[in-house]
Amino acid sequence: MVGFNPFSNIPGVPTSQQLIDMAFGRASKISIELPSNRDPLLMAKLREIKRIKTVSSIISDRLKSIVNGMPNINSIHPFYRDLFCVMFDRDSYVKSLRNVSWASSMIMKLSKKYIREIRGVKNPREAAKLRRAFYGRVSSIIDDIEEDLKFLSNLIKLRRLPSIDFNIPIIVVCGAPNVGKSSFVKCVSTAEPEIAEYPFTTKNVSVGHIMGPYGVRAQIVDTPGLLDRPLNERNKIELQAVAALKNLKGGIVFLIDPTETCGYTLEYQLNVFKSVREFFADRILVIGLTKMDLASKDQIDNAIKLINYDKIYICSSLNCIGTMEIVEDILRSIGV
Ligand SMILES: Nc1nc2c(ncn2[C@@H]2O[C@H](COP(=O)(O)OP(=O)(O)OP(=O)(O)O)[C@@H](O)[C@H]2O)c(=O)[nH]1
Ligand SMILES: [Mg+2]
Repeated sequence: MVGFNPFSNIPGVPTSQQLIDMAFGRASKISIELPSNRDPLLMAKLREIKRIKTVSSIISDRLKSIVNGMPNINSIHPFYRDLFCVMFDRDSYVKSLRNVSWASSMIMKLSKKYIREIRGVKNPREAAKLRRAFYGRVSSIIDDIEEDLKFLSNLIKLRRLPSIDFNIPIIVVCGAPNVGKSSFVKCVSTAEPEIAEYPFTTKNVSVGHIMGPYGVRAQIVDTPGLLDRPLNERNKIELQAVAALKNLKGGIVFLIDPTETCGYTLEYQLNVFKSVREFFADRILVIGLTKMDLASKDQIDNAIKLINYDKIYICSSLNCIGTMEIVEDILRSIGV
């Protein structure tokens, strides 16, 4: 199921110092295999040319593969674009890629120029001097893109974003902390859910897949730390992270724990519910009254009365009782 996240395979990015050390280190080990009686000037030219070619191709190829391995921010799905923009500055991304690409072609261009000049020198010392001059130019170009490389190296965090296929229905599971969201995902998933990360939450997001006869029928994602408290308590960046969830089209399961063993009162959970209902106003939403194995009849009746909603199921994410019925209801309602 990996591969839907456009950042899942982005390349690791070295620091400018690592890049320099790697290329210059390799070039310093170069030897020219020719009979020792050959012309020393020719030997020197060949050695310096080979060093330049080694440095330029190592650095230029690495930079090119970094640029080519990063997705075009304009063509990725808005869900991933929104998440990217919560975590990073979009203009800096575009600018960094442009600078790195410039550095790559500049180094190739310079290598051709210096190789041409070395071919025309009259003594070995001049050849070495030109090669050193080339190294100096390369170092200063790499210095120029130091910040860009640093910026791009931080993108590695994006590899762990959830992998979502937008051609398949998505069910989002919400509810206060500890109500059983991850357990619910596990209950209804055919295989072990994948564990992913989401910006500004310290908890893992689990992504499950519900298989049908023709492959994946639906995806189910939980949202720990996102839709688990009223939205008016959120700061701007958190709201942006929550807003990205709007791109997950499909149905919503909202879990309420009537036993309050999750650590949140029913009243608090209802406030979260109202907030989520408003946020996903146009979506199919089904409530799962969970922990039925623990709940008393009074707790259940009281919760149903207070919630006052037309689609409430009673379930347990511990025993996986009543969980699939909720999913089936949602899939039916969204026409799958
Ligand atoms: N008795 C009982 N315990 C449950 C039920 N569902 C979940 N739990 C327990 O409640 C605890 C929290 O469950 P999780 O599935 O991690 O809850 P969550 O909503 O994903 O929690 P966060 O990710 O922290 O928001 C775990 O110890 C579960 O075993 C249930 O239906 N009955
Ligand atoms: Mg969880």
